[in-house]
Amino acid sequence: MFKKSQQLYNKGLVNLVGAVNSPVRAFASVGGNPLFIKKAKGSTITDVDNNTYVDLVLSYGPMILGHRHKKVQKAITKALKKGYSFGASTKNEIKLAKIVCDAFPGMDKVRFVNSGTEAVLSGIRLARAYTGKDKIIKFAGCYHGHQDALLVAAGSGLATLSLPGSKGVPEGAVKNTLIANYNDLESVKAHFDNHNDIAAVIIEPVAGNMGVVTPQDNFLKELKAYINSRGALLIVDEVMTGFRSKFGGAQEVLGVEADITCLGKVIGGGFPVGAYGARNEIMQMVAPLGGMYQAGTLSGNPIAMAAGISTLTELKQQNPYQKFNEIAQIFEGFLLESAKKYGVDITVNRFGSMLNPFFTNKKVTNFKEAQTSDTKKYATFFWEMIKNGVFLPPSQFEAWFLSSALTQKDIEKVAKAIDKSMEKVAKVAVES
Ligand code: HOZ
Repeated sequence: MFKKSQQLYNKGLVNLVGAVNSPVRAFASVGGNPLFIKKAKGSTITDVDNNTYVDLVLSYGPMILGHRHKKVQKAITKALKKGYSFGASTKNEIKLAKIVCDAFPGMDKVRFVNSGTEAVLSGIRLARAYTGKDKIIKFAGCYHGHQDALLVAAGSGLATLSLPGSKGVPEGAVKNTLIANYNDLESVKAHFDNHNDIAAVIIEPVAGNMGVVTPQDNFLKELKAYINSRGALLIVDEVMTGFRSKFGGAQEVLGVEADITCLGKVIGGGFPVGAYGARNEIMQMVAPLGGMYQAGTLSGNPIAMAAGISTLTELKQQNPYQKFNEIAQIFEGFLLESAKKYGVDITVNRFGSMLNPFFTNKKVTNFKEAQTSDTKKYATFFWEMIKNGVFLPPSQFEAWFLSSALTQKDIEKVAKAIDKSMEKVAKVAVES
């Protein structure tokens, strides 16, 4: 079933690190070798062995309209005919900036970069420049890209590979990083009691890199009010949730306004784009207006801008958010029902178009609780889903994503796959 993928994997090992360009793709925690992808269309993705799957990875979020949406493809093709990179300004940068700023009330100006990692590292520099303070609080299990200062107690690939941090990060780079617990305001307050030089708190408003973990009650609102009263800024990392939870991101759903918002994924429609933005008085700090330096030759790339504009325009028109909630609820129902049927302990977390099961009987409200999930069961579940035609992230600590291209047939396929996979999880648990 995976013969060609296997061959490519062996070939890839020669000149690529682990035959992949991002560690989560290596299938390290689910076993087996990575699948190599040939193409994707709409709600599905096809590997080099011609196995076609319902895609619930969606490039970890960006393909919210499904793959190769007609209008997006048309916009990209049109842009390609005019040139690929100019190192100079274009009209479309202004157009995308307006769409983004209009969606986030707390954002007067935005700066485009090339990835979520870049967006966050720039957002942090901006918070430090604005407040004149050095320390940053991050939450255990949140992942904000691979910059030195934030590779501590991080989710995503580090959680997948059980790494507490990264080698090669000097002590000095993380000495200003403090760790708090998700959904635990007291753990944030404790840091403020001990430090008077905290510039910002950075958070995924809905965590998606320790699996999906949602903020409880008024956690975000209370967090913002408290840290602002202590002179620190709230950086909301909406790289995953921006335009995905709602057009105005998780901030719109949760009724919170970030001081600095970081974006990525969806805003490039599948091309490499990130962005950070804030109100004028904060963005004033950024060069050329102010003294905080941040730059990028390829930033605002014309193809990425065209893909972003058409994706967001179509998304706004489709307004699929109600549909996303309904499908996520249906998937949750399938998971809970089959788990009950086969006697498997699971907890399902979901928020809008992001969800995933944890193989634990505990509630999952933070990283520690996420880590109670039986990752061996996830591995069994993952491979059975693959065999039954559903492409999931190869890690317990990544979210499943929905696209607006999902059809009734896809939903039925996912339902059958879940039932079979849960049966297999129960069977393997009995055997071992
Ligand atoms: N959770 C990661 C993105 N936020 C997965 C993608 C990757 O690291 O390759």
